[in-house]
Amino acid sequence: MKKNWWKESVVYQVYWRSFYDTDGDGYGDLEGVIQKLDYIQELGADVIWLNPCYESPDVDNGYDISDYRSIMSKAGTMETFDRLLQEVHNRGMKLIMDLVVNHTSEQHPWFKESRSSKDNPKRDYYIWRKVPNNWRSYFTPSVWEFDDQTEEYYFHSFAVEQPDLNWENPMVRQEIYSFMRFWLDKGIDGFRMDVINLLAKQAGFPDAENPEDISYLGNNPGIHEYLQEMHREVLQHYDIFTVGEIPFVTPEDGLLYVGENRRELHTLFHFEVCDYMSHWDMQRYKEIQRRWYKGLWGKGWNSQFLNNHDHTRLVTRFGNDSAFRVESAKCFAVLLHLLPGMPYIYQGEEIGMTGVRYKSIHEYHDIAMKNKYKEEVEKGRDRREVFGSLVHLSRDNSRTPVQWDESPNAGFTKGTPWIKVNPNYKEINAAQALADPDSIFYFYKKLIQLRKENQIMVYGDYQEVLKDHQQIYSFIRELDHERWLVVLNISELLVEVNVPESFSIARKEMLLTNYKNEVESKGEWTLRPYEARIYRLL
Ligand code: ISL
Repeated sequence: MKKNWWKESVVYQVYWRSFYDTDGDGYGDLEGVIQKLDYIQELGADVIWLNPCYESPDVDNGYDISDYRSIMSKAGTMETFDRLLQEVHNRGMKLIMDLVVNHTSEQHPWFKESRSSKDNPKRDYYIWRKVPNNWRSYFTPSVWEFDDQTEEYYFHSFAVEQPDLNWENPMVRQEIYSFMRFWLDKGIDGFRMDVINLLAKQAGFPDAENPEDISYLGNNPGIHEYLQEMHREVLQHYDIFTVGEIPFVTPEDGLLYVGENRRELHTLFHFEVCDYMSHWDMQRYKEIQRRWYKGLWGKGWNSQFLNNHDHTRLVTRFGNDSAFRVESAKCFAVLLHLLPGMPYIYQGEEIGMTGVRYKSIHEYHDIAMKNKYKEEVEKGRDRREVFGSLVHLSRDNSRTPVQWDESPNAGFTKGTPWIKVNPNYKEINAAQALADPDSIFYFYKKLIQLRKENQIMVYGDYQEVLKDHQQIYSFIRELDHERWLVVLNISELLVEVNVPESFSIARKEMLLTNYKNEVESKGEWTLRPYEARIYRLL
Protein backbone atom coordinates (compact mmCIF):
# COMPACT_ATOMS: atom_id res chain seq x y z
CA MET A 1 0.00 0.00 0.00
CA LYS A 2 1.39 3.37 -1.04
CA LYS A 3 2.07 5.62 1.96
CA ASN A 4 1.04 9.29 1.92
CA TRP A 5 0.98 11.93 4.64
CA TRP A 6 -2.71 12.57 4.11
CA LYS A 7 -3.67 8.92 4.58
CA GLU A 8 -2.14 9.14 8.03
CA SER A 9 -3.97 12.34 8.95
CA VAL A 10 -7.01 13.08 11.07
CA VAL A 11 -9.13 15.96 9.81
CA TYR A 12 -10.89 18.43 12.08
CA GLN A 13 -13.71 20.34 10.38
CA VAL A 14 -14.12 23.98 11.37
CA TYR A 15 -17.49 25.49 10.57
CA TRP A 16 -16.09 28.88 11.47
CA ARG A 17 -19.37 30.77 11.80
CA SER A 18 -20.26 28.58 14.74
CA PHE A 19 -16.77 28.09 16.12
CA TYR A 20 -15.65 31.14 18.11
CA ASP A 21 -16.61 34.81 17.81
CA THR A 22 -13.99 37.38 18.73
CA ASP A 23 -15.61 40.62 17.54
CA GLY A 24 -19.03 40.24 19.12
CA ASP A 25 -21.06 40.22 15.89
CA GLY A 26 -22.56 36.85 16.80
CA TYR A 27 -20.70 34.98 14.03
CA GLY A 28 -17.59 32.97 14.60
CA ASP A 29 -14.61 34.33 12.70
CA LEU A 30 -11.15 33.45 11.45
CA GLU A 31 -9.58 35.30 14.37
CA GLY A 32 -11.59 32.94 16.57
CA VAL A 33 -10.12 29.96 14.74
CA ILE A 34 -6.62 31.35 15.36
CA GLN A 35 -7.35 31.75 19.06
CA LYS A 36 -8.55 28.16 19.34
CA LEU A 37 -5.77 26.53 17.33
CA ASP A 38 -4.07 25.38 20.51
CA TYR A 39 -7.25 23.53 21.39
CA ILE A 40 -7.26 21.69 18.04
CA GLN A 41 -3.57 20.99 18.40
CA GLU A 42 -4.12 19.62 21.89
CA LEU A 43 -6.64 17.19 20.42
CA GLY A 44 -3.99 16.09 17.95
CA ALA A 45 -5.77 16.58 14.60
CA ASP A 46 -3.36 17.46 11.82
CA VAL A 47 -5.52 18.84 9.02
CA ILE A 48 -8.16 21.54 9.37
CA TRP A 49 -10.96 21.74 6.82
CA LEU A 50 -12.37 25.24 6.81
CA ASN A 51 -15.91 25.67 5.48
CA PRO A 52 -16.32 28.39 2.83
CA CYS A 53 -15.27 31.84 4.02
CA TYR A 54 -15.26 33.61 0.66
CA GLU A 55 -17.36 36.71 -0.04
CA SER A 56 -20.99 35.60 -0.16
CA PRO A 57 -24.53 36.95 0.35
CA ASP A 58 -24.77 33.97 2.71
CA VAL A 59 -28.06 32.54 1.53
CA ASP A 60 -26.63 29.04 2.02
CA ASN A 61 -24.06 29.83 4.71
CA GLY A 62 -21.20 30.62 2.37
CA TYR A 63 -21.95 27.97 -0.26
CA ASP A 64 -23.17 30.77 -2.53
CA ILE A 65 -19.97 32.59 -3.43
CA SER A 66 -19.90 36.04 -5.00
CA ASP A 67 -16.11 36.52 -5.09
CA TYR A 68 -13.71 33.60 -5.03
CA ARG A 69 -10.68 35.71 -4.20
CA SER A 70 -11.86 37.50 -1.10
CA ILE A 71 -12.83 36.78 2.47
CA MET A 72 -16.38 37.30 3.71
CA SER A 73 -16.47 40.25 6.09
CA LYS A 74 -18.25 38.18 8.76
CA ALA A 75 -15.22 35.87 8.75
CA GLY A 76 -12.55 38.57 8.74
CA THR A 77 -10.08 39.92 6.20
CA MET A 78 -7.46 38.47 3.90
CA GLU A 79 -4.88 39.56 6.47
CA THR A 80 -6.59 37.40 9.11
CA PHE A 81 -6.74 34.50 6.69
CA ASP A 82 -3.02 34.78 5.92
CA ARG A 83 -2.26 34.86 9.62
CA LEU A 84 -4.47 31.83 10.23
CA LEU A 85 -2.65 29.88 7.55
CA GLN A 86 0.69 30.89 9.02
CA GLU A 87 -0.38 29.94 12.54
CA VAL A 88 -1.67 26.56 11.34
CA HIS A 89 1.64 25.88 9.61
CA ASN A 90 3.61 27.11 12.63
CA ARG A 91 1.97 24.32 14.59
CA GLY A 92 2.87 21.69 11.99
CA MET A 93 -0.75 21.36 10.90
CA LYS A 94 -2.33 21.81 7.50
CA LEU A 95 -5.31 23.75 6.20
CA ILE A 96 -7.68 22.78 3.41
CA MET A 97 -10.38 25.04 2.04
CA ASP A 98 -13.80 24.36 0.63
CA LEU A 99 -13.97 24.59 -3.15
CA VAL A 100 -17.51 25.39 -4.29
CA VAL A 101 -17.47 25.43 -8.09
CA ASN A 102 -20.63 23.65 -9.15
CA HIS A 103 -22.48 26.91 -8.61
CA THR A 104 -21.93 30.52 -7.60
CA SER A 105 -24.14 33.06 -5.92
CA GLU A 106 -26.63 34.85 -8.15
CA GLN A 107 -24.77 37.95 -6.91
CA HIS A 108 -21.52 36.84 -8.53
CA PRO A 109 -20.53 39.39 -11.23
CA TRP A 110 -20.45 36.53 -13.78
CA PHE A 111 -24.11 35.75 -13.16
CA LYS A 112 -25.12 39.38 -13.13
CA GLU A 113 -23.59 39.68 -16.59
CA SER A 114 -24.92 36.34 -17.75
CA ARG A 115 -28.51 37.20 -16.93
CA SER A 116 -28.28 40.73 -18.37
CA SER A 117 -28.74 39.75 -22.02
CA LYS A 118 -28.68 36.73 -24.30
CA ASP A 119 -25.66 38.02 -26.19
CA ASN A 120 -23.58 38.95 -23.17
CA PRO A 121 -20.13 37.31 -23.44
CA LYS A 122 -20.76 35.62 -20.06
CA ARG A 123 -24.21 34.30 -21.01
CA ASP A 124 -22.73 30.86 -21.53
CA TYR A 125 -21.02 30.81 -18.10
CA TYR A 126 -24.33 29.43 -16.79
CA ILE A 127 -26.97 27.06 -18.15
CA TRP A 128 -29.95 28.65 -19.87
CA ARG A 129 -32.96 26.96 -21.53
CA LYS A 130 -36.21 28.07 -23.10
CA VAL A 131 -38.13 25.10 -21.72
CA PRO A 132 -37.65 23.46 -18.31
CA ASN A 133 -37.65 19.70 -17.71
CA ASN A 134 -39.17 17.89 -14.71
CA TRP A 135 -36.10 17.62 -12.46
CA ARG A 136 -36.16 18.79 -8.88
CA SER A 137 -33.25 20.42 -7.14
CA TYR A 138 -31.84 19.66 -3.71
CA PHE A 139 -33.63 22.62 -2.16
CA THR A 140 -36.56 23.44 -4.48
CA PRO A 141 -39.27 21.70 -6.56
CA SER A 142 -37.53 22.54 -9.86
CA VAL A 143 -33.94 22.95 -11.01
CA TRP A 144 -35.14 25.69 -13.36
CA GLU A 145 -35.85 29.30 -12.46
CA PHE A 146 -37.48 31.69 -14.89
CA ASP A 147 -35.62 34.96 -15.27
CA ASP A 148 -37.70 37.92 -16.40
CA GLN A 149 -34.83 39.87 -17.93
CA THR A 150 -34.23 37.52 -20.83
CA GLU A 151 -37.28 35.29 -20.43
CA GLU A 152 -35.35 32.05 -20.15
CA TYR A 153 -34.78 29.55 -17.36
CA TYR A 154 -31.47 29.03 -15.59
CA PHE A 155 -30.38 25.80 -13.96
CA HIS A 156 -29.69 25.44 -10.23
CA SER A 157 -28.97 22.17 -8.41
CA PHE A 158 -29.51 23.87 -5.03
CA ALA A 159 -31.32 27.12 -4.13
CA VAL A 160 -32.61 29.60 -6.68
CA GLU A 161 -29.84 31.93 -5.49
CA GLN A 162 -27.18 29.34 -6.48
CA PRO A 163 -27.07 29.12 -10.30
CA ASP A 164 -24.95 26.25 -11.65
CA LEU A 165 -21.87 27.09 -13.68
CA ASN A 166 -21.59 25.73 -17.19
CA TRP A 167 -18.50 23.54 -17.06
CA GLU A 168 -18.73 22.86 -20.78
CA ASN A 169 -17.42 26.37 -21.29
CA PRO A 170 -13.58 26.25 -21.27
CA MET A 171 -13.43 29.86 -20.10
CA VAL A 172 -15.33 28.95 -16.94
CA ARG A 173 -12.90 26.14 -16.26
CA GLN A 174 -9.88 28.40 -16.75
CA GLU A 175 -11.33 31.03 -14.40
CA ILE A 176 -11.76 28.37 -11.74
CA TYR A 177 -8.28 26.92 -12.20
CA SER A 178 -6.90 30.40 -11.92
CA PHE A 179 -8.44 31.14 -8.53
CA MET A 180 -7.55 27.65 -7.30
CA ARG A 181 -3.92 28.55 -8.04
CA PHE A 182 -4.42 31.83 -6.21
CA TRP A 183 -5.19 29.96 -2.97
CA LEU A 184 -2.70 27.18 -3.51
CA ASP A 185 0.04 29.72 -4.17
CA LYS A 186 -0.73 31.21 -0.78
CA GLY A 187 0.25 27.83 0.59
CA ILE A 188 -3.04 26.13 1.50
CA ASP A 189 -2.77 22.36 1.65
CA GLY A 190 -5.69 21.30 -0.46
CA PHE A 191 -9.41 21.37 -1.04
CA ARG A 192 -12.60 19.74 0.10
CA MET A 193 -14.58 19.88 -3.12
CA ASP A 194 -18.27 20.60 -2.75
CA VAL A 195 -20.60 18.29 -4.77
CA ILE A 196 -17.78 17.86 -7.23
CA ASN A 197 -19.50 15.05 -9.16
CA LEU A 198 -22.31 17.42 -10.16
CA LEU A 199 -20.19 19.51 -12.53
CA ALA A 200 -21.12 17.62 -15.70
CA LYS A 201 -24.79 17.71 -16.66
CA GLN A 202 -26.84 15.20 -18.66
CA ALA A 203 -26.88 16.16 -22.32
CA GLY A 204 -30.26 17.52 -23.39
CA PHE A 205 -31.77 17.37 -19.87
CA PRO A 206 -34.23 14.52 -20.57
CA ASP A 207 -37.25 14.28 -18.24
CA ALA A 208 -36.74 11.81 -15.40
CA GLU A 209 -39.09 8.90 -14.82
CA ASN A 210 -38.94 9.57 -11.08
CA PRO A 211 -38.02 13.22 -10.53
CA GLU A 212 -37.82 12.67 -6.75
CA ASP A 213 -34.69 10.55 -7.17
CA ILE A 214 -32.32 13.39 -7.91
CA SER A 215 -29.34 11.18 -8.70
CA TYR A 216 -29.61 12.43 -12.31
CA LEU A 217 -27.77 15.49 -11.00
CA GLY A 218 -24.48 13.65 -10.54
CA ASN A 219 -21.92 11.33 -12.16
CA ASN A 220 -22.74 12.33 -15.70
CA PRO A 221 -20.56 11.78 -18.79
CA GLY A 222 -17.75 14.32 -18.95
CA ILE A 223 -17.12 14.55 -15.21
CA HIS A 224 -13.87 12.57 -15.29
CA GLU A 225 -12.51 14.61 -18.18
CA TYR A 226 -13.11 17.77 -16.13
CA LEU A 227 -11.43 16.38 -13.04
CA GLN A 228 -8.48 15.04 -15.00
CA GLU A 229 -8.06 18.40 -16.65
CA MET A 230 -8.21 20.09 -13.22
CA HIS A 231 -5.58 17.65 -12.01
CA ARG A 232 -3.35 18.32 -15.01
CA GLU A 233 -3.72 22.07 -14.93
CA VAL A 234 -3.68 22.66 -11.18
CA LEU A 235 -3.62 19.85 -8.62
CA GLN A 236 -0.59 17.89 -9.77
CA HIS A 237 1.64 20.93 -9.34
CA TYR A 238 1.22 21.04 -5.56
CA ASP A 239 1.80 18.64 -2.64
CA ILE A 240 -1.77 18.81 -1.47
CA PHE A 241 -4.71 16.72 -0.33
CA THR A 242 -8.10 16.62 -2.02
CA VAL A 243 -11.38 15.15 -0.86
CA GLY A 244 -14.43 15.20 -3.08
CA GLU A 245 -17.96 15.41 -1.79
CA ILE A 246 -19.61 12.81 -4.02
CA PRO A 247 -23.27 12.01 -3.48
CA PHE A 248 -25.07 9.14 -5.33
CA VAL A 249 -21.91 7.12 -5.75
CA THR A 250 -21.24 3.38 -5.63
CA PRO A 251 -17.79 1.99 -4.82
CA GLU A 252 -17.38 1.11 -8.51
CA ASP A 253 -17.99 4.72 -9.54
CA GLY A 254 -16.10 5.98 -6.51
CA LEU A 255 -12.96 4.30 -7.72
CA LEU A 256 -13.18 6.33 -10.91
CA TYR A 257 -12.77 9.46 -8.80
CA VAL A 258 -10.14 8.29 -6.33
CA GLY A 259 -8.36 5.38 -8.01
CA GLU A 260 -4.64 5.92 -7.42
CA ASN A 261 -3.95 5.66 -11.13
CA ARG A 262 -6.78 8.01 -12.15
CA ARG A 263 -5.12 11.38 -11.55
CA GLU A 264 -8.32 12.93 -10.21
CA LEU A 265 -8.89 13.12 -6.41
CA HIS A 266 -7.29 11.54 -3.37
CA THR A 267 -10.35 10.63 -1.35
CA LEU A 268 -14.10 11.03 -1.25
CA PHE A 269 -17.10 11.36 0.98
CA HIS A 270 -19.90 9.07 -0.12
CA PHE A 271 -23.32 9.52 1.43
CA GLU A 272 -24.64 5.99 1.73
CA VAL A 273 -24.86 6.49 5.47
CA CYS A 274 -25.50 10.18 6.04
CA ASP A 275 -27.99 10.75 3.22
CA TYR A 276 -29.86 7.47 3.41
CA MET A 277 -29.59 5.87 6.85
CA SER A 278 -31.68 8.08 9.10
CA HIS A 279 -31.15 5.91 12.22
CA TRP A 280 -28.57 3.35 13.21
CA ASP A 281 -29.01 0.16 11.20
CA MET A 282 -26.27 -2.29 12.07
CA GLN A 283 -26.58 -4.72 9.18
CA ARG A 284 -26.86 -1.97 6.65
CA TYR A 285 -23.89 -0.10 8.05
CA LYS A 286 -21.72 -3.21 8.07
CA GLU A 287 -22.77 -4.00 4.53
CA ILE A 288 -21.84 -0.48 3.39
CA GLN A 289 -18.41 -0.73 5.01
CA ARG A 290 -17.87 -4.21 3.55
CA ARG A 291 -18.74 -3.10 0.02
CA TRP A 292 -16.63 0.06 0.14
CA TYR A 293 -13.66 -1.79 1.61
CA LYS A 294 -13.87 -4.39 -1.13
CA GLY A 295 -14.28 -1.73 -3.79
CA LEU A 296 -11.49 0.63 -2.73
CA TRP A 297 -8.90 -1.17 -0.62
CA GLY A 298 -5.49 -1.16 -2.25
CA LYS A 299 -6.78 1.06 -5.05
CA GLY A 300 -8.19 4.25 -3.58
CA TRP A 301 -8.80 5.89 -0.22
CA ASN A 302 -12.02 6.29 1.76
CA SER A 303 -13.19 8.71 4.49
CA GLN A 304 -15.01 7.97 7.72
CA PHE A 305 -17.53 10.41 9.15
CA LEU A 306 -20.95 10.25 10.78
CA ASN A 307 -21.75 13.94 10.93
CA ASN A 308 -20.73 17.29 9.53
CA HIS A 309 -22.29 20.74 9.04
CA ASP A 310 -25.08 19.14 6.96
CA HIS A 311 -25.69 16.06 9.05
CA THR A 312 -27.11 15.87 12.54
CA ARG A 313 -24.81 15.23 15.49
CA LEU A 314 -23.84 11.57 15.64
CA VAL A 315 -24.73 10.94 19.29
CA THR A 316 -28.25 12.21 18.66
CA ARG A 317 -28.79 10.52 15.33
CA PHE A 318 -26.99 7.22 15.73
CA GLY A 319 -26.13 6.91 19.40
CA ASN A 320 -27.85 7.93 22.59
CA ASP A 321 -27.64 11.59 23.58
CA SER A 322 -29.03 11.15 27.10
CA ALA A 323 -28.21 8.18 29.37
CA PHE A 324 -25.31 6.92 27.25
CA ARG A 325 -24.11 10.12 25.63
CA VAL A 326 -20.52 9.76 26.77
CA GLU A 327 -20.36 6.01 26.16
CA SER A 328 -21.93 6.21 22.72
CA ALA A 329 -19.77 9.18 21.67
CA LYS A 330 -16.65 7.21 22.58
CA CYS A 331 -17.94 4.04 20.96
CA PHE A 332 -18.55 5.78 17.63
CA ALA A 333 -15.18 7.49 17.95
CA VAL A 334 -13.53 4.06 18.07
CA LEU A 335 -15.57 2.95 15.08
CA LEU A 336 -14.63 5.97 12.98
CA HIS A 337 -10.96 5.91 13.89
CA LEU A 338 -10.48 2.17 13.54
CA LEU A 339 -12.29 1.56 10.26
CA PRO A 340 -10.16 1.85 7.14
CA GLY A 341 -10.09 5.42 5.76
CA MET A 342 -9.40 8.92 7.05
CA PRO A 343 -11.40 9.95 10.11
CA TYR A 344 -13.12 13.34 10.15
CA ILE A 345 -14.04 15.08 13.38
CA TYR A 346 -16.70 17.74 13.07
CA GLN A 347 -16.24 20.57 15.61
CA GLY A 348 -17.98 19.78 18.89
CA GLU A 349 -18.04 16.04 18.16
CA GLU A 350 -15.00 15.73 20.42
CA ILE A 351 -17.07 16.96 23.37
CA GLY A 352 -20.17 14.97 22.45
CA MET A 353 -22.35 17.90 21.40
CA THR A 354 -25.94 16.94 20.63
CA GLY A 355 -28.63 17.93 18.14
CA VAL A 356 -31.09 20.63 19.02
CA ARG A 357 -34.86 21.14 19.08
CA TYR A 358 -36.09 24.68 18.59
CA LYS A 359 -39.77 25.40 19.18
CA SER A 360 -40.73 26.99 15.89
CA ILE A 361 -39.62 27.09 12.28
CA HIS A 362 -38.70 30.77 12.77
CA GLU A 363 -35.83 29.79 15.01
CA TYR A 364 -34.25 27.70 12.25
CA HIS A 365 -31.91 29.08 9.59
CA ASP A 366 -31.19 26.11 7.32
CA ILE A 367 -32.34 27.01 3.81
CA ALA A 368 -32.85 23.34 2.93
CA MET A 369 -35.24 22.90 5.84
CA LYS A 370 -37.04 26.23 5.39
CA ASN A 371 -37.61 25.69 1.67
CA LYS A 372 -38.91 22.17 2.28
CA TYR A 373 -41.23 23.45 5.01
CA LYS A 374 -42.63 26.09 2.67
CA GLU A 375 -43.05 23.62 -0.17
CA GLU A 376 -44.96 21.10 1.95
CA VAL A 377 -47.14 23.70 3.69
CA GLU A 378 -48.06 25.18 0.30
CA LYS A 379 -49.30 21.74 -0.71
CA GLY A 380 -51.81 22.07 2.14
CA ARG A 381 -50.10 19.84 4.72
CA ASP A 382 -50.47 20.58 8.41
CA ARG A 383 -47.77 23.00 9.63
CA ARG A 384 -47.01 21.19 12.87
CA GLU A 385 -46.78 17.85 11.15
CA VAL A 386 -44.40 19.20 8.51
CA PHE A 387 -42.30 20.92 11.16
CA GLY A 388 -42.17 17.73 13.23
CA SER A 389 -40.99 15.72 10.25
CA LEU A 390 -38.10 18.09 9.51
CA VAL A 391 -36.50 18.81 12.88
CA HIS A 392 -34.73 15.46 13.25
CA LEU A 393 -32.50 15.91 10.22
CA SER A 394 -32.40 19.70 9.97
CA ARG A 395 -28.89 20.85 9.16
CA ASP A 396 -29.10 23.33 12.03
CA ASN A 397 -28.74 20.42 14.45
CA SER A 398 -25.02 20.47 13.86
CA ARG A 399 -24.67 24.20 13.28
CA THR A 400 -25.26 25.45 16.82
CA PRO A 401 -22.28 27.26 18.35
CA VAL A 402 -19.45 25.29 19.85
CA GLN A 403 -19.96 25.10 23.59
CA TRP A 404 -16.75 26.41 25.10
CA ASP A 405 -17.76 26.92 28.72
CA GLU A 406 -20.72 27.59 30.99
CA SER A 407 -20.71 31.37 30.66
CA PRO A 408 -23.58 33.05 28.71
CA ASN A 409 -23.90 31.80 25.13
CA ALA A 410 -21.54 28.98 26.01
CA GLY A 411 -18.62 31.39 25.76
CA PHE A 412 -19.07 31.44 21.98
CA THR A 413 -19.84 35.14 21.66
CA LYS A 414 -20.23 38.30 23.71
CA GLY A 415 -22.96 39.38 21.29
CA THR A 416 -26.12 37.67 20.10
CA PRO A 417 -25.30 34.37 18.41
CA TRP A 418 -26.53 34.08 14.80
CA ILE A 419 -28.13 30.79 15.79
CA LYS A 420 -29.29 29.87 19.28
CA VAL A 421 -26.89 27.99 21.51
CA ASN A 422 -27.96 24.50 22.53
CA PRO A 423 -29.46 24.93 26.03
CA ASN A 424 -27.42 21.99 27.34
CA TYR A 425 -24.15 23.98 27.24
CA LYS A 426 -23.82 24.12 31.03
CA GLU A 427 -23.40 20.34 31.17
CA ILE A 428 -21.65 19.87 27.83
CA ASN A 429 -18.74 22.19 27.11
CA ALA A 430 -15.05 22.19 26.27
CA ALA A 431 -13.88 23.66 29.59
CA GLN A 432 -15.52 20.83 31.47
CA ALA A 433 -14.11 18.27 28.99
CA LEU A 434 -10.59 19.62 29.35
CA ALA A 435 -10.83 19.36 33.15
CA ASP A 436 -11.95 15.72 33.13
CA PRO A 437 -9.35 13.08 32.23
CA ASP A 438 -12.18 10.66 31.35
CA SER A 439 -13.84 13.05 28.93
CA ILE A 440 -14.77 12.34 25.33
CA PHE A 441 -12.16 14.93 24.34
CA TYR A 442 -9.30 12.98 25.90
CA PHE A 443 -10.65 9.76 24.46
CA TYR A 444 -10.40 11.24 20.95
CA LYS A 445 -6.95 12.49 21.83
CA LYS A 446 -5.89 8.97 22.76
CA LEU A 447 -7.31 7.56 19.54
CA ILE A 448 -5.41 10.12 17.48
CA GLN A 449 -2.25 9.46 19.44
CA LEU A 450 -2.71 5.72 18.89
CA ARG A 451 -2.94 6.34 15.12
CA LYS A 452 0.27 8.36 15.18
CA GLU A 453 2.08 5.50 16.88
CA ASN A 454 0.53 2.58 15.00
CA GLN A 455 0.39 2.45 11.23
CA ILE A 456 -1.89 -0.56 11.48
CA MET A 457 -4.74 1.92 12.06
CA VAL A 458 -4.00 3.42 8.67
CA TYR A 459 -2.64 0.67 6.48
CA GLY A 460 -3.92 -2.48 8.20
CA ASP A 461 -6.28 -4.82 6.31
CA TYR A 462 -9.84 -5.14 7.56
CA GLN A 463 -11.69 -8.34 8.29
CA GLU A 464 -15.06 -8.72 9.97
CA VAL A 465 -15.76 -10.92 12.98
CA LEU A 466 -19.28 -11.89 14.18
CA LYS A 467 -20.55 -10.61 10.84
CA ASP A 468 -24.27 -11.10 11.40
CA HIS A 469 -24.45 -9.94 15.00
CA GLN A 470 -27.17 -7.31 15.51
CA GLN A 471 -25.55 -5.41 18.37
CA ILE A 472 -21.86 -6.16 18.02
CA TYR A 473 -19.61 -4.71 15.37
CA SER A 474 -16.28 -6.45 15.53
CA PHE A 475 -13.34 -6.55 13.18
CA ILE A 476 -9.65 -7.23 12.88
CA ARG A 477 -7.07 -4.86 11.48
CA GLU A 478 -3.88 -6.53 10.38
CA LEU A 479 -0.55 -5.20 9.20
CA ASP A 480 2.59 -7.24 8.69
CA HIS A 481 2.46 -9.59 11.67
CA GLU A 482 0.43 -7.41 13.93
CA ARG A 483 -3.29 -7.94 14.59
CA TRP A 484 -5.77 -5.75 16.42
CA LEU A 485 -9.25 -6.79 17.46
CA VAL A 486 -11.97 -4.16 17.75
CA VAL A 487 -15.20 -5.03 19.56
CA LEU A 488 -18.08 -2.57 19.78
CA ASN A 489 -21.48 -2.96 21.33
CA ILE A 490 -23.47 -0.43 19.33
CA SER A 491 -26.64 -0.74 21.39
CA GLU A 492 -28.19 0.16 24.71
CA LEU A 493 -28.34 -3.48 25.75
CA LEU A 494 -26.07 -5.57 27.88
CA VAL A 495 -24.83 -8.11 25.37
CA GLU A 496 -23.34 -11.53 26.03
CA VAL A 497 -21.07 -12.40 23.16
CA ASN A 498 -19.71 -15.80 22.28
CA VAL A 499 -16.36 -14.77 20.98
CA PRO A 500 -14.47 -17.11 18.71
CA GLU A 501 -12.14 -19.16 20.91
CA SER A 502 -9.09 -18.06 19.00
CA PHE A 503 -9.65 -14.56 20.39
CA SER A 504 -10.92 -15.35 23.83
CA ILE A 505 -7.99 -17.53 24.74
CA ALA A 506 -5.44 -15.50 22.82
CA ARG A 507 -3.03 -13.45 24.80
CA LYS A 508 -3.99 -9.87 24.23
CA GLU A 509 -3.33 -6.39 25.40
CA MET A 510 -6.16 -3.93 25.90
CA LEU A 511 -5.17 -0.74 24.08
CA LEU A 512 -8.23 1.36 24.72
CA THR A 513 -11.72 0.99 26.16
CA ASN A 514 -14.50 3.28 27.29
CA TYR A 515 -15.38 1.33 30.44
CA LYS A 516 -13.28 0.57 33.45
CA ASN A 517 -12.71 -3.14 34.26
CA GLU A 518 -13.52 -5.52 31.45
CA VAL A 519 -16.10 -8.26 32.08
CA GLU A 520 -14.94 -11.47 30.51
CA SER A 521 -14.86 -15.20 31.00
CA LYS A 522 -13.47 -17.79 28.65
CA GLY A 523 -15.42 -17.80 25.39
CA GLU A 524 -18.00 -15.33 26.63
CA TRP A 525 -17.72 -11.60 26.98
CA THR A 526 -20.28 -9.29 28.46
CA LEU A 527 -20.38 -5.93 26.79
CA ARG A 528 -22.15 -3.05 28.46
CA PRO A 529 -24.12 -0.42 26.49
CA TYR A 530 -21.89 1.11 23.85
CA GLU A 531 -18.84 -0.61 25.26
CA ALA A 532 -15.85 -0.36 22.94
CA ARG A 533 -12.59 -2.28 23.20
CA ILE A 534 -9.45 -2.29 21.14
CA TYR A 535 -7.05 -5.21 21.74
CA ARG A 536 -3.68 -5.98 20.36
CA LEU A 537 -3.51 -9.75 19.85
CA LEU A 538 -0.17 -11.04 21.04
O1 ISL B 1 -27.41 18.21 3.47
C1 ISL B 1 -27.66 17.24 2.82
C2 ISL B 1 -28.79 16.39 3.16
O2 ISL B 1 -29.39 16.89 4.29
C3 ISL B 1 -26.79 16.87 1.72
O3 ISL B 1 -27.44 16.09 0.80
C4 ISL B 1 -26.14 18.10 1.07
O4 ISL B 1 -27.09 18.98 0.65
C5 ISL B 1 -25.34 17.72 -0.10
O5 ISL B 1 -24.48 16.75 0.34
C6 ISL B 1 -24.52 18.88 -0.67
O6 ISL B 1 -23.91 19.62 0.34
C7 ISL B 1 -22.97 20.61 0.02
O7 ISL B 1 -23.39 21.50 -0.98
C8 ISL B 1 -24.48 22.35 -0.66
C9 ISL B 1 -24.34 23.03 0.69
O8 ISL B 1 -25.58 23.58 1.05
C10 ISL B 1 -23.88 22.07 1.76
O9 ISL B 1 -23.69 22.74 2.98
C11 ISL B 1 -22.64 21.42 1.26
O10 ISL B 1 -22.02 20.60 2.21
C12 ISL B 1 -24.57 23.38 -1.75
O11 ISL B 1 -23.34 24.00 -1.94
